[in-house]
Amino acid sequence: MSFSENTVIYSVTNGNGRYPELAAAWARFLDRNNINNYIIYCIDKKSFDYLNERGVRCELVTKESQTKYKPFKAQKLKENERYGLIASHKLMIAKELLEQGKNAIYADTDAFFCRNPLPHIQELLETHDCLLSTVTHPSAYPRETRRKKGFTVCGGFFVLKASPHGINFINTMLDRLSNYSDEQCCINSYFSEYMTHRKKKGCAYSFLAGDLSVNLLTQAFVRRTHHPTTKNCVLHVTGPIGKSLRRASVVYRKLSEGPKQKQRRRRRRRQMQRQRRRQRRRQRQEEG
Ligand SMILES: [Mn+2]
Repeated sequence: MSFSENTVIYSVTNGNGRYPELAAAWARFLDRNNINNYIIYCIDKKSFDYLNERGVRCELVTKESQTKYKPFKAQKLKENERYGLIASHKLMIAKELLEQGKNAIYADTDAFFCRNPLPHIQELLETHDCLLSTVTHPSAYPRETRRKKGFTVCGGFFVLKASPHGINFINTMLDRLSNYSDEQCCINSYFSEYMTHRKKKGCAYSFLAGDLSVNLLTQAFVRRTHHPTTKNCVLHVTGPIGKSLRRASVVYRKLSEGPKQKQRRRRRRRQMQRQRRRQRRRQRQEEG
């Protein structure tokens, strides 16, 4: 079987607010790259109906499988109503996929695929069990980890190999989840003792966490930012859903434009800059 047949890219959504809309936008990026091995897991009927009606590849997480994992549900999950149970479901579903022998690539619905990540991931999984994205901006949380390591591990994009080590790791995470306010705190506290400090922006390196071989992905590969840039493979935007949706459409448009449109956009931007400069000059002359 080929790597992509053995691998699932997935996200998780609920029907709160504009989450289903964001999930549909997320899927559009994958379609654009002709990636077929993805699925959106819906944790309620509302989000499932929304996506299903629009022909987006999705699956409803059944009540049985939700109750099956009740013991793992984080009792102390932050009472963030919007995000709700997405945090625990991303880990539960990873476990199910790994146990089916599938490598799991998890991405938040605000982590958009500008390019096909599979070739790079396939290469890294030859020597690693776990690939983690990082947060390097000054408000990265948990704060203790950022202070000690210079960055934090992000719960919004990770890859797990269908290896015994990968399965062990996800079981450990699910066992511990109830001790933490969310999955990002849980993951960071687990890796904290194994990671070394890196101040450099790219902060890509490999390390062993017990038996688990881990690679930290570069910010060039998975970028955590509020800039709607198209340079990275995965763009994980920050901020509220409305803003994420706007950034998604800007980036999507940029990715889809031809050379002529690009030229026109650049020309227009330069014109605007000139105009603004002229305005400022005039202002200064009037003042002085
Ligand atoms: Mn996110």
